[in-house]
Amino acid sequence: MAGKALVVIDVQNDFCPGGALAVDGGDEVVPVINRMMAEFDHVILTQDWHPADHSSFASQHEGKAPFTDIEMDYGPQRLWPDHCVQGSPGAEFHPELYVTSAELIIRKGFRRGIDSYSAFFENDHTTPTGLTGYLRERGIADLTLVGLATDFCVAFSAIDAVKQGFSASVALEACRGIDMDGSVDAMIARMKAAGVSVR
Ligand code: VGL
Ligand code: ZN
Repeated sequence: MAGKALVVIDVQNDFCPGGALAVDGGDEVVPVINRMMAEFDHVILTQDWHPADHSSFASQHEGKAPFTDIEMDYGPQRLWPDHCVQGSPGAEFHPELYVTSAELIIRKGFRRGIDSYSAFFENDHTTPTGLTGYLRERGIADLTLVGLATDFCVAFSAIDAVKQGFSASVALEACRGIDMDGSVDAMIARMKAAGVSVR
């Protein structure tokens, strides 16, 4: 048996209090996740990893404010404050996250013209990150997802995991959300409808 994997989504300084795109209580997930790691056969981390001129940054769009939406050629895209810039302190993992046991760190959002919420596909929903191939080749089929943010990268990753044929559950006590206009509840409903076990 190839066992079960804990997929830790974007537990990076910029998503923690004091960071550029801070999620309320984002740092609170760190001790919970560190404890959970011991229960899994494999730990995989994701890292949001944007070039400084990334097209998801409001600063790249004249007259556009963060947290508004634009239309990209691949569909709607929310604009964010500059965050998780490659090589910056904000892009580093939270200093207390136990990264040593991770077998894979998958970086995403590194192409200027396209964002990537999901650990599996960029926001065009077709460009793969390589995670599906990695998991299949290693025979890992049972995933638990945790991290930041519940309503964006965790949710899109979990939904894509099921679409790719993996079993996916989300442990909410180890997640925190951005939560704009009820987006956490909306994405929990979408995850459940997609076949994700949310607990
Ligand atoms: C995320 C917005 C922009 C996330 C990443 O990790 O949920 N959200 N980039
Ligand atoms: Zn991002």
